[in-house]
Formats: sequence, structure tokens, C-alpha cells
Amino acid sequence: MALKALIFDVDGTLAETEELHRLAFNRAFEEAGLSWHWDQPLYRRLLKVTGGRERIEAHAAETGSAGVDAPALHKRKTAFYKAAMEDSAIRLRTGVGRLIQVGLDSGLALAIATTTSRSNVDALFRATLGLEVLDRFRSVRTGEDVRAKKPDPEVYRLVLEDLGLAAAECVAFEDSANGLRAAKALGIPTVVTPGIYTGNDDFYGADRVLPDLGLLFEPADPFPGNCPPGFADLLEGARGRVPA
Ligand code: XBP
Ligand code: MG
Repeated sequence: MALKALIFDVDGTLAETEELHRLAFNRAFEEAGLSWHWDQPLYRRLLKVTGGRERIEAHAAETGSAGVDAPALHKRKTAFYKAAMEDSAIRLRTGVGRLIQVGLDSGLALAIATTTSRSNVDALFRATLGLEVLDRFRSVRTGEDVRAKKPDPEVYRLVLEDLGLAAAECVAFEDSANGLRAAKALGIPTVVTPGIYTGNDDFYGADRVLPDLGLLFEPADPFPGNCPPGFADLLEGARGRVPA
């Protein structure tokens, strides 16, 4: 089957957002008078639980903290995250902007499959490529649309339904084992670019693991057979062009 769509995870894949998430969690804890503080090693472990509210609940259970209002804390965390995103100098990871541009120029469908919320996706695009670029994505599915978050494949299933495409017509881009499991559960060819928190994850089954997506455009990068015909051609075509 020919390549028809590129599906992007958000946190860790489009940009290194997890430090902003972590700091926002800590601000919410502080504001609520909790003595919790998530440092980087703890947060790396807690990231195995996908979804911010679920992460708070998991930590409350683990520490035996009764009476913690996880939904309220998560709401405040989201407010802090959005404010921090606005003030941040966040940049997309290497190669991400170019791949999105190449996809749009080639008439491919673009999609988002993320665990975070729609407002957080908007905040990231507002701070980077602009909301007008996000408007050109044909499907944007988030943690708010699903009953079960990654590694459950539900968010990817919704995206495939929106696009009306088969898994083999798409390529997914992920940074974590949970994301990879979700995409591969449906048989979507997946390229993994590990992020600052996911370098030690198990990426068994990935079609490609690369330090960043910019390397896809290197002339010496032959893409292996498991991706739809057209992905290698897409990159090959883009290599000759100067990135915007
Ligand atoms: C990674 C996540 C998210 C964020 C927090 O999402 O696990 O839960 O850490 O986001 P992605 P919320 O699928 O984009 O990699 O607090 O908004 O849930
Ligand atoms: Mg991710």
C-alpha cells in the first residue's frame, strides 16, 4: 500500500515538553500545600503511567496519600503548563518542522495521536509552528477522546478511522515505549526518536530508532522495507530541497 499519512505523537516527539509538564506538576503540588516534589529520576519512572491525572493518582496510591484531589490538581497543572509554554522558548525537535512541511507539500494527510489534552497541543503549536499549521492536520486525537490511554491503541484507532486509512498506509512517529506499543498494536509502521526521558525504553519492534527526525533527510539514510512504499521516496525527494 502507498504512503498516505504521517501520524505524530506530541510530548517528547514534536518537542521536549516533559520538563515543562514536570515543573507544572510541581507548581500545582506546591500551590495545594502538598509536600510532593517530582525530581527528574522520579518523573522518569512516573512517565510509565501515561496521562497527567493518572500519574498523580498512581503517585498518591504509591505514597499512601489519602484525600488527594487528582482531577483538581491536574486542572491546575494544565493551567501552569499552558502559561509556562507561552513564556517558554520551546523549539520543535530537529527535523520535525521539515517533515511536517514535506508531508504537507506532498499532499499527505497529517495527524496527531497524543495522550495529552487538545489545549496543550494548541499551546505547543501556538508557541512553535502556529495554529494555522495545526488546522491543516486532518485528524487531531488526544487523551480526551479515549477511554484508555497509550499503550492502549485507542487513540491510533480513532486517527485511522478519521483518516479512513489502513495502518500500512501510515507512518507513526513516537518517542516512548508506551507510544510505540500503541501504534504497533495496530500494525502502524513506527519511527522512534527517543527523548530526554525515554532513552532507556525498550523499542523492540520499532521500524526505525533514530536520535532525531532530521537524520531521515541525510543522504546516507536508506529506509528499511517495513514502511509503506513512498516513505523513502518522500525523503529522497526532500533531500534535494533546501529546508524552509
Ligand atoms: C505523554 C504523556 C502526557 C504528558 C502529560 O503524552 O504521558 O501524559 O506527560 O500530559 P504523548 P497531561 O502521548 O503526547 O507522548 O498532563 O495533559 O495528561
Ligand atoms: Mg510521547
